[in-house]
Parts: sequence; C-alpha cells; structure tokens
Amino acid sequence: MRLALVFNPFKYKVHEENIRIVQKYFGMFPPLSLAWVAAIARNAGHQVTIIDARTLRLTKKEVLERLKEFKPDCLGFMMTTYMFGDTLEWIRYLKEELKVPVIIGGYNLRIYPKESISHAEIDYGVIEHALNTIPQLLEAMEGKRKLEDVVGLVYKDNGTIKLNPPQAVSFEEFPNPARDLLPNDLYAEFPTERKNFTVLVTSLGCPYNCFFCEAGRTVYNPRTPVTVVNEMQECFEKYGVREIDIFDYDFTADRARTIEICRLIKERGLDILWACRSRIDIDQELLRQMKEAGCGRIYYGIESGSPEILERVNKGITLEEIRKTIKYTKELGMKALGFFLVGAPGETAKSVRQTLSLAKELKLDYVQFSKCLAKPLTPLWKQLVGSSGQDYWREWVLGNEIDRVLPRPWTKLSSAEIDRLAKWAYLSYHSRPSFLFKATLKVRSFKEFKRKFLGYWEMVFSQENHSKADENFVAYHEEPRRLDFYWKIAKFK
Ligand code: B12
Ligand code: SF4
Repeated sequence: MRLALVFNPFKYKVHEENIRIVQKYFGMFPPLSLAWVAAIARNAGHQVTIIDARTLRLTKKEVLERLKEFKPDCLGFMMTTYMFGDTLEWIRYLKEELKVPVIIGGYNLRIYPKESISHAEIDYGVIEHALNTIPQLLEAMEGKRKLEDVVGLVYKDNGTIKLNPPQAVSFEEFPNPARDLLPNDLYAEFPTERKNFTVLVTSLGCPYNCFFCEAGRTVYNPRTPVTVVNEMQECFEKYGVREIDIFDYDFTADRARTIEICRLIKERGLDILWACRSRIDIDQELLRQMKEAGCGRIYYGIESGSPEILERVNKGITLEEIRKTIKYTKELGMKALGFFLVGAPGETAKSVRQTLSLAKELKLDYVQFSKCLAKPLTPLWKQLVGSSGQDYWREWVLGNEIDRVLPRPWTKLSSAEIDRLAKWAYLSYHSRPSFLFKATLKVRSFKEFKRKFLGYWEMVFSQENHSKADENFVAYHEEPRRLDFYWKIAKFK
C-alpha cells in the first residue's frame, strides 16, 4: 500500500490555553506522531511519505499536487481535540479530490474514537498506538485480513460505527521515527541555540496526578536507555542534529534510567545540547549528571506561587523545593524554564501576583503562563462534565460547537480577567530592564536575536486586549520554504 501522511497547519483558537503570541513563536516542530506511524508502516513493507505542510507552508492545493504525484492508496492524519476542525477541513478538501480512504489517529482518538470518525470523510480511526493496528489495518485494506480482526481500530460497517479495543504495547518495541521523511533543518523552537534541532519522546505516561493535566496516572512506558541513546546517535549522525528537546511528560521520572541515559551519552561522546521537562522534586546529583551529559535547559512545571493553589491542583511540591531546584539548576549552568498556570482552582488576582513575583524572584530564563483549561481526561474536566452534564469537547469534535471562551467555574475570576492577567504576566515579566539586558547578552546567533526581538515586539505592541480567533494565523518560521527539494527527497523514499 502507498500511505501518505499529511501534517496540516492550524489556526489560533480562543479556547486555547496559550495566548496567541506564545502559540505563534512556540516553534516549528517535527510531526513526530506521523513519523512513528511512517516507520511502523514502512517496517511492514508499505511505501510511505510525510508532507509537513505546516513547516513547509504548503497550501491545500500544493499538497494536493504532491499527493497526485505520489498516488497514495490511503491518506493519514494526526488529530488533536483542539485542532480537530482544522484537520477535518484539510481531510474534506483532499478526500474530495483524491477519493481514497482516510485513516486518522492521535491522542483525540483515545477520548472520542466514535465521535471522531462519525464524519463522512473519515473511514478508519487508530484508537491508541499504531504499532500493531497500522500493519493489520493496511493488510485488511489489501483484503488479507478482516476489519474485525484489527486491534485498536474504530471503523464503519454498513452505517454503524464499530470499535475493536486496543491492546497495551511496549514503547521499547517501536522503531525510531522516520525522520528521513522530514525537513530536519527547518525545525526550531523559541529558545533553540543550535541546528539541526529535533524532538524526542523517550517515555509515555506519568505516574503523578495533577488536577489540570491529562497525563496524570497514565501508564509510565519508557524506552530503555540504550534505545534512547541509539536514537540520539542516529539523529546526530544521520540528520545532523545538534540540539534535542525531549518532550516526555516527565523525563526524570525514573532516576536510574535518566542516569544511565546520561552515562551513555557521555560514553559515546555525543555533542548534543538537550532539553527536557522535569518535575521540580529532582535532586542535585541527578542535575549534575544531566549537565555533564549536555543538558542545557530544563522546563519545570512550577504552576503557582501560592502554596494553597499548589495544594489544590495536587502538584505535590513546595515553594522551598522550587527555590532550591531552580538555584541548583542555575548554579550548574543550565537554563531554567518555568510553566505556570493562570486561573487555577481558587485563583484570585492576588495569587496571580504571587505567581508572577515568584517567577521574577527565581529569575527564570523563560516562562510560560498558561490559562488553566478543563482539557479532556483531566480531573478538572471530569469534575466539570460531572457537575454540568455537558461536554464541550465532545460537541466540538462532533462539529456542534464553535470556538469560544470556556467557563471556569472553579475560580471567581472571569475568563476575560484570566486572559488579561496572563498577558499582563508575560509583559510584566519580560519588560524588566534586568531581564532584557541578560536575555540580550545570552543570545548566540542573529536568528535567535531576531526570533526573540520579534516575539517581544509583538507582545508589547500588537497584543490584543482579549484573545481573538485568528483566521490568518501563521506560526513563526525561520527559513524560506524549500519544498521542492524536500518533496523530491520524500517522493523517492
Ligand atoms: C511532539 C508533539 C507535538 C508536536 C508534533 C505534533 C505531533 N504530535 O507529532 C507539535 C509541537 C507540532 C505539537 C502540536 C500540537 N500538540 Co502536541 N504533542 C506532542 C507530544 C509531546 C508527543 C507526540 C508523540 O510523538 N508521542 C509519542 C507517540 C508514540 O505517541 P502518539 O503521538 O500518541 O502517536 C501514536 C498514536 O497516537 C497513533 N497516531 C498518532 N497520529 C496518528 C496518525 C495516523 C494516521 C495513525 C494511523 C496513527 C496515529 O500512532 C502513534 C504511534 O503509535 C504529545 C504528548 C505525548 N507524550 O504523546 C503532544 C500532544 C499530542 N499534543 C497535544 C496538543 C494539545 C497539541 C497542540 C494543540 C498544541 C497547540 N496548542 O499548538 C498542537 C496541535 C497540532 C495539530 N495538528 O493538531 C496534546 C493532544 C491532546 C488532545 N486531547 O488531543 C498532547 C497529547 C499533549 C498533551 N498532553 O496535551 N505536538
Ligand atoms: S503536570 Fe506533570 S507531573 Fe503532573 S500529572 Fe501532568 S505530566 Fe505528570
């Protein structure tokens, strides 16, 4: 079978947890989910291409032209809950022209499998991982297997939607993502210092249970240190990667695994600058080993400067731990970045001020103030759906809801106030002369300077008072497009 996977661009939404300039400058990342699917399908003997239309800034028409050249037997798309409508719009256009079966997958399928494929243009949905499902489904599409024998599939059978439950898989068994199908030198994130840049996912799930997070209490499913470092080495040697952001929910969840990964990186002499996400309750010795192995940035989930709110969101950390870990991180010469919430349960204007003053006191290199949202599968969402009897996200996926500001009954602050406070927090944090001076000194290239300067400029001068939908939204992008070159490479794989 010839499978074409398309990663579509997406617009800014009012219901998003991030404000628009953060979404815009966040970066250009490889569509990793599709690269895993591509590697799995290829290992099963199929021909696959990935079109990263977002990064290459391709229009629907341009993608269609390239697809006509590739002549796919089926199309595949990754769907998140929040950008469901954007992807559906792309599916509608391409399906109408190409008339081949459409397969969708992605996190949203775990939440709303039947609703997701209720749309006429979608034929199949992979509920969880592609590891077993995709080879079996492609076999079924070739007539070599029955659809009812494909694990983890949701499909249509004479007008009814049927669901075959998924089976647990070991992440260790996954092949490395097919990065050879991606424009690796076009990716970058806001704080990137080196090229080429890529993203790694080395473990799935998180054993903790924060009130606002969908990853809480999901099975921790790590890849072994050797597999992780083999993938890093492949990135270094085959794709010229010199900087990696590890997107695991909590990269340091298993201390011994992290230490072994660090040891292997050092043993192999891999000169890669890497970043990761970690809980704040990490010890000094582990931080030291990470620094020695090339870790340059750590993104910490700090969430709030108010001890009461930390308690209410079940974060399980204290202000003392926060101060201690940030101090160690900086002393070791690593950049410390902090994720914060605005509008958490029990939030008041006073607690937002406490959060901002903690962020300033910690002198973090980068901060993200997200508007607390009842995201599907979070305890916050379960509580809201339980009490209101309504599930906005389900209706959104079904196409019955519009993008709108969502209620936050867990705080007395209105959604408009939360929006305003989040913007004010960014502006206030970044406009301190000491921060601007230090940030400028730390810049290592013209591109980095340009990216940061433009981000700051927009934050100060073109930030709207209330977040608005943005039909013309274009995510920030460093390089001019070089699609023909990449298309030629992708086509002949
Ligand atoms: C890397 C990443 C990105 C990258 C690349 C996109 C991607 N997913 O490849 C970037 C930064 C671009 C991105 C963007 C966004 N992301 Co993101 N992303 C991730 C992240 C951290 C890792 C993805 C990954 O590789 N996982 C490991 C692989 C093995 O698992 P997987 O992604 O689930 O993929 C498997 C299956 O789902 C399935 N599958 C997935 N897609 C497809 C497609 C087909 C055709 C098939 C057959 C199967 C299939 O097979 C895969 C292999 O087994 C996940 C969190 C996580 N840890 O998974 C969030 C995550 C997927 N992202 C999320 C969100 C919210 C977003 C954004 C909306 C953020 C934003 N506001 O901009 C956008 C939306 C993008 C879009 N087009 O809709 C949410 C989705 C939640 C939801 N309810 O849908 C997640 C779960 C994070 C979270 N906990 O909130 N993301
Ligand atoms: S916020 Fe972090 S620690 Fe808490 S459940 Fe989510 S991933 Fe785990």
